[in-house]
Amino acid sequence: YVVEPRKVTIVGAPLADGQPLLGVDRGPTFIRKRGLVQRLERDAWRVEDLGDLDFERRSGLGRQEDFAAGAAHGSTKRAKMVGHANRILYEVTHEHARQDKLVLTLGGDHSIGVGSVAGALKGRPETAIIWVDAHADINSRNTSESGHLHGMVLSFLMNLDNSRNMKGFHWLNDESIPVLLPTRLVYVGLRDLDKGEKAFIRSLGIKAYTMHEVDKFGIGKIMEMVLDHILGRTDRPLHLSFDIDAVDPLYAPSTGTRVAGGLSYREAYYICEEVAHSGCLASMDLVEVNPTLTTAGGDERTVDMAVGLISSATGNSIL
Ligand code: B3U
Ligand code: MN
Ligand code: MN
Repeated sequence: YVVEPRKVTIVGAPLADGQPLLGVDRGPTFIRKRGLVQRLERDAWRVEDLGDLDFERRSGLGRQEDFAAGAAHGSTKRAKMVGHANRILYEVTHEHARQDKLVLTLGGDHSIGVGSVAGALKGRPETAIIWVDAHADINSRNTSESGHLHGMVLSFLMNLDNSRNMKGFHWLNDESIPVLLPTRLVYVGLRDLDKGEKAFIRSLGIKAYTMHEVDKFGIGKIMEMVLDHILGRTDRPLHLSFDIDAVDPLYAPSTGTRVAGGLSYREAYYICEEVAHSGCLASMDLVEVNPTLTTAGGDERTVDMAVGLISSATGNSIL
């Protein structure tokens, strides 16, 4: 599978409403400031940067005071806002996927994956997803213990527990948006799952390479198994959804839900290098970069990691 030779569309998705901490909405700004566009151009990409989408921006730092109250659907927080923002993102990502471009979405919290993946699936229905994350993000409104939408992304894409009937998300009930099949998803880096999430993964038979398997097999073998599982001998478009919290907090501390015991610096890069090597990358998210959270030194490390991972996934090789 090949996207139109070396054309990439960058879209900023400055959304913080899928979780309680402000600052993650500034992720795209920080990532651009550390030279993303220049890096891609240096690697011979023709870059079209659409800037940040306009999602009725909230600004400031710290915890969102009115988080629990804001247009919730039952215990799910900010459903209307998150659904609305994702609809906008979906339309844009679909339009560019349809034109055969590589679509790069900069978060924002991971709830933006609803729109970016829905757009990818509509534009390229054969798309398979590699979800790199400490978390499984597959809660439904029934299983979520937090009510945070960044932990529920895959339940919308797979329509688990009728998620698509949630306030704000009705637009997903459109036959031209394929429902994500369990066989088209593979996880890497998991280490913090809720009870209901484990049940979904087991009952749906989703392939999951947790940190346990990364330890057991090594990242080289893991990526062989990942690509074999979702590609086999076929060439289909790949969507890489990379949550920076998959990386060990030693290397990527500026993120909202840090979990110890994550991917090493090289393991994270290796995943991206292998995705590039497959030649099938068609769309990518880089999410949960919140440079406002950490003390001295933290910002740059995490943001530089984000830029570096994107650069590797889009084909910048060491030699
Ligand atoms: N599984 C928990 C925690 C979580 C998910 N994603 C992040 N944290 N970043 C939840 O809230 O659903
Ligand atoms: Mn995530
Ligand atoms: Mn996560």
